[in-house]
Parts: sequence; structure tokens; C-alpha cells
Amino acid sequence: MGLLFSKIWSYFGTEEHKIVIIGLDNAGKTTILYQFLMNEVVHTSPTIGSNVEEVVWNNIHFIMWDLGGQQSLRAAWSTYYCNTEFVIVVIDSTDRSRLDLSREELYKVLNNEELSSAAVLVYANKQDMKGALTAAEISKHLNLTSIKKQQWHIQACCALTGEGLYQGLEWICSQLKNK
Ligand SMILES: Nc1nc2c(ncn2[C@@H]2O[C@H](COP(=O)(O)OP(=O)(O)OP(=O)(O)O)[C@@H](O)[C@H]2O)c(=O)[nH]1
Ligand SMILES: [Mg+2]
Repeated sequence: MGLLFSKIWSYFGTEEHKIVIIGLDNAGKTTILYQFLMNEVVHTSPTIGSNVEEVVWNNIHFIMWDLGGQQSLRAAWSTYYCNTEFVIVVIDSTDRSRLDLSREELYKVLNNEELSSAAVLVYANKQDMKGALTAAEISKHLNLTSIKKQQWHIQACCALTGEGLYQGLEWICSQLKNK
């Protein structure tokens, strides 16, 4: 009965799926959140704490938590993980000098017990910029193929134009169908 009820509930699109968006400061997390919400580029300043918005796409409701990425704020990321179904990791594809740091932070996040069954979408953002690494290069640098516990996917994108963002969301939806 419980299962039937949850299927009907999800059919009517009122079930909410929690997403946390993480990544180093300046990666483009807040820009991505507001592209999803309003289909436009908003002026951002560094996030202190978090932003949370409900994004509805194809009748699927997502609660998206965009977390501030500055070093002093990263220790607080884990306080947001409870009941998280998806982790979006945003990488500034031009920020070569901090890719090692991004990798370190990524594996700290993925090793958290509360995220052991979450699925992971990596956005290789800022593809519009000269010298941006490709998604394949970023995948290699982050050693994504070593992720065994979680499902993962990498998507090239540009938060300013929105290019690639919905392909990423489509992957998330495909994971929901597999559940
Ligand atoms: N060229 C380019 N700039 C981008 C893109 N995405 C974001 N930016 C710019 O990058 C800067 C930082 O974007 P934010 O969205 O504030 O970054 P954030 O990850 O939320 O940063 P914190 O809140 O400090 O963690 C802003 O000036 C954005 O306009 C992109 O795809 N291309
Ligand atoms: Mg921000």
C-alpha cells in the first residue's frame, strides 16, 4: 500500500527531490541555480551560507540547495546532506590551478555516509571561455572512473547561456526512472 501510494504521489508530480550543489567558490553554482529557476543570468556575489529554490521541470519537483564554496564555508556542506538524492558538482573548467583542490573536496563529499546512495552530476562549467578544459579532460583529472559507490555523469555546460544545463537535468531524471 505504501509503495502504491508513493507511486501515485510521484505520478502527480508532487514528490520533491533534494539536490545539493557544491563546488569551489566562483565555479558558477549560483548562476546555474538561477538559470534553472528563471532561465536568465542573474548578477551574483559570493554565497555566504546557501540559497535554496524549488525548480520544477517536466513536472518533477527539485529542491536545489546551492552552497557557498569559499574555503571557510566548505566544512558546513555536510550539514546539508541529509536526504540528498543528487549532488551537483560544479567545476570552473578554466580554473586549472585549483583542479587538484576540486578533486580533494569532491572525494571528501562522496565519502560522506549520508551520500552513499546519492547520484553525482558533474558540470564542467564555463565552456564559453578560451582555454576551458573539456569534460573529458576534467573527468580524467578528477579521476571520475574511480567512483564506484555512486552513479555519476559529467556534462559540459555554460551557465551564462544555459547550454548543457538541461542535458544534465535529463540525466538526473533518467536516474529517477531507474529507482
Ligand atoms: N564566462 C562564464 N562565466 C560564468 C559562467 N558561470 C558563472 N560565471 C561567472 O562566474 C562568477 C561566479 O559565479 P557564481 O555563480 O557566483 O559562483 P558560485 O559557484 O556560486 O560561487 P560561491 O557562491 O562563492 O561559491 C560570476 O561572475 C558568473 O557570472 C559561465 O558558464 N561562463
Ligand atoms: Mg554562489
